[in-house]
Amino acid sequence: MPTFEPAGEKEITRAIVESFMRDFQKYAESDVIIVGGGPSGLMAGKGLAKRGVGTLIVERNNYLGGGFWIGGYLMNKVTFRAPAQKILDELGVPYAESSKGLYVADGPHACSKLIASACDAGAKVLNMTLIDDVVLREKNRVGGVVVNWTPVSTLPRELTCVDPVGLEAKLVIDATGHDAVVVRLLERRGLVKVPGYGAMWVERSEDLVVEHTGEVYPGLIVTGMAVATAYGLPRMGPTFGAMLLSGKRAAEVAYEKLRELK
Ligand code: 48F
Repeated sequence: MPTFEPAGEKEITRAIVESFMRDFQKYAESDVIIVGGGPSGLMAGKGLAKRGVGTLIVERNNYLGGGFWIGGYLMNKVTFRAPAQKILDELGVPYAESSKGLYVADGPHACSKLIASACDAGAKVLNMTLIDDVVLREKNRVGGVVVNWTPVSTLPRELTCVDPVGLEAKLVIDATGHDAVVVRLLERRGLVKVPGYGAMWVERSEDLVVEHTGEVYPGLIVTGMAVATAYGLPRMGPTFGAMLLSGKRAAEVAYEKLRELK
């Protein structure tokens, strides 16, 4: 039988508070903030962190992964069209070929491997945290995000006079899926027009989403289904290859932009 070290409640509490606060001091300023920890955000986080970029993923839920745990219709199988299976090879996710060039994998396996690989690469995560505004700088360039604890947003207004806090970044990536939350915040301020995503057409959507992944507004890169919403592209349903390749591309674009900013 193991004998545990005699650390008690107060030591455990201090360990959590000290470690969280040390990280939060750093979070106040990152190279890149990724809003949303679904498949595209995680891929972007992995790609940036492995290049040594200070990367923070902000996620409103307790858990990361977004829609990647489950495929269509509450069935936990996720599909990928070639060439996206190469990313599954990199992540070490097993899959089977369902028809020519169409692959199927277990959602929980694929999702947990991707989360682990983003964390292993060095991406930091701030979960249970909701973005509710952007920081704007000279010429209205995006310079960060405004966040609050997610539970604050679920309390009645009269109980929640809780001011949010700002986090600064050289670049922000909107990876919030169909809602395109950051792009919509800019629309609310009259800075962009958002057409919203179109009807389902997977064979068009996947290529277009990857192609349009990039800087949508000064300081803001868009990835994943947020790209479809930002540019009025068709939706794609329960297939994830474009999410992985769009996230990968977002990291490449962000890395190039950071070099230009130096
Ligand atoms: O929705 P989500 O998985 O976005 P994605 O990476 O992938 C889309 C696919 O899952 C699927 C599809 C194509 O395969 O159609 O839908 O584009 O992940 C978005 C993440 O952003 C978080 C949300 O909880 C989810 O984990 N998120 C959304 N709004 C906010 C947010 C917000 N205001 N603040 C923080 N996180």
